[in-house]
Amino acid sequence: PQVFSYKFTGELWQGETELNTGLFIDGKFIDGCHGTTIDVLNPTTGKLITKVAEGTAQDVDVAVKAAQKAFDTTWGLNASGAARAALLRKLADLMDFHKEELAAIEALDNGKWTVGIAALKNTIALIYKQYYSGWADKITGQTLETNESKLTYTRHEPIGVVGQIIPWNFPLLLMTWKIAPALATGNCIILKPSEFTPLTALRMAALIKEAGFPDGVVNVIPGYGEVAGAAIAAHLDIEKVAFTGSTLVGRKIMQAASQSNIKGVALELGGKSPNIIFDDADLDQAVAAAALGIFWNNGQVCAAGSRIFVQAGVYDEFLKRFTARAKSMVIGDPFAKGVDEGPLVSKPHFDRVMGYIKSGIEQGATVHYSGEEHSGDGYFIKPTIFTDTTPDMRIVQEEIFGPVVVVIKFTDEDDVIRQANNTIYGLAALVFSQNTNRALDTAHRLKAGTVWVNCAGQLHANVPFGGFKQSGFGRDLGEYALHNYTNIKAVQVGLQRRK
Ligand code: TXE
Repeated sequence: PQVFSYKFTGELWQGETELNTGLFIDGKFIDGCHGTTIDVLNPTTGKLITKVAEGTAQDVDVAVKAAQKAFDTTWGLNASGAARAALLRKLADLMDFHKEELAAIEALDNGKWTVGIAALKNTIALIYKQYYSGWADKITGQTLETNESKLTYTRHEPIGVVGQIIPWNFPLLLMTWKIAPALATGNCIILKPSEFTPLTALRMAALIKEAGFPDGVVNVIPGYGEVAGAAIAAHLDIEKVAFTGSTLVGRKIMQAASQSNIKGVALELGGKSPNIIFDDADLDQAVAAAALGIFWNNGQVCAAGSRIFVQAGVYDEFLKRFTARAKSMVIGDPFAKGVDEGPLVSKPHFDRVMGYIKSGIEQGATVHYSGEEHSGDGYFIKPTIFTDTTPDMRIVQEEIFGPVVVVIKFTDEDDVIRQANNTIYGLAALVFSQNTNRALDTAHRLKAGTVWVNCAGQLHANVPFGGFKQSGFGRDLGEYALHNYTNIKAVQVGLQRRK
């Protein structure tokens, strides 16, 4: 395997990184069985950054064997909760120490605004330091009352070897969300990062080793979805697969799970989240939150507030202020000072988002602002606002996953809730109103796994995140995420009663 060295010279961060580009299996970086590689491109320039080893079905198999061995010897029921907690804390310390470097690798690979990712560093550290490391020695079952001649209790046991397949929009954050609860509960992991953004996962693999996790507990296999991803979903000795990505691929994963070994599945899929702004909203707050809701990370966010419904009384004023905000956003090199947003992640994704903009125009919507790409070699698109849409348009129904939003005027409250719920998705929703009854009544009537009321995009280690409807099932974060990674065993003991 190769070692990749890079010197960052941007305005926001100068420093160096060195990372191994092999597959991380059984505590070692190795070449893939087939010796093939994946080109990793810089979305800011379109140029090659490096190549990483490509994992195939055979490599997944090797990793599963290593993970099973670790589960049976050094991990699973063989490592105490306190020992697991200590390792998670050590990993958090290392992440904290290398946070700028991790953020910079992420920006290089994904185009993410460096300052934005730096803001996530606290969340990442918290997840390990205070949250999931805190749970690791508190995974307990219940004692159940049945009758006096029986002792009955449950144990929450680790599942064994679990697969985790993650996308490219938040490579580091989502890796953290997935591995932390799985490790806290004692599972061994086969993690496949996206073929578009494998670099932070490889750097993390080295930190996991440095932290002292036993070999085979975490295995990182960069690879293509239809190859390594499909092999994970269909593997007979992987007992659970957790996936974040498109609904299309989520369907394939469920199919593979059902046709192989009935493995458990947790899916966090797409969204088309409504943002409802009532005429009694604090408009400054609503405008700022709406912009954050759709333009943060270039709209490459599963919970992006991509359909903004504004009540007639404040529609014109909202649109004026919101458009001014979109126009003021600075797009460019994510390492340059003063830049709000970098490029989209890849050329195929850029083409996909531009295709949606074209479809909106063809189906008769009005481009209120921009609809354009931004100059440069990379995959830049300017914020885009559509008005005059109809409910059946593709830009109103489908997840675009870019800085593209529709703004829709409404008058009637029941009607807006019906429209808000009128997609196949149910991941998140936003509501802005100063009237508590109205805000909470709306929040309760929306079919979504998260509702942000008078705020946007808040994520917290303690708070579960996941979807209704075709946005998936199972939850990341919070105590709920632990449920993805334990089997419940009931033990019933017959007792001899003393006469
Ligand atoms: O996602 P994919 P893509 C949505 C978003 C985006 C669209 C397409 O709308 O525009 O999906 O993005 C792996 N078996 N989201 O194509 O394909 C793949 O290698 C097993 C929403 O990049 O779902 C990667 O690791 N795995 C979303 C992961 O699945 C397979 C985040 C996600 O890729 C596979 C990303 C297969 N057959 C995209 N095919 C969110 N919920 O945040 C692919 N993969």
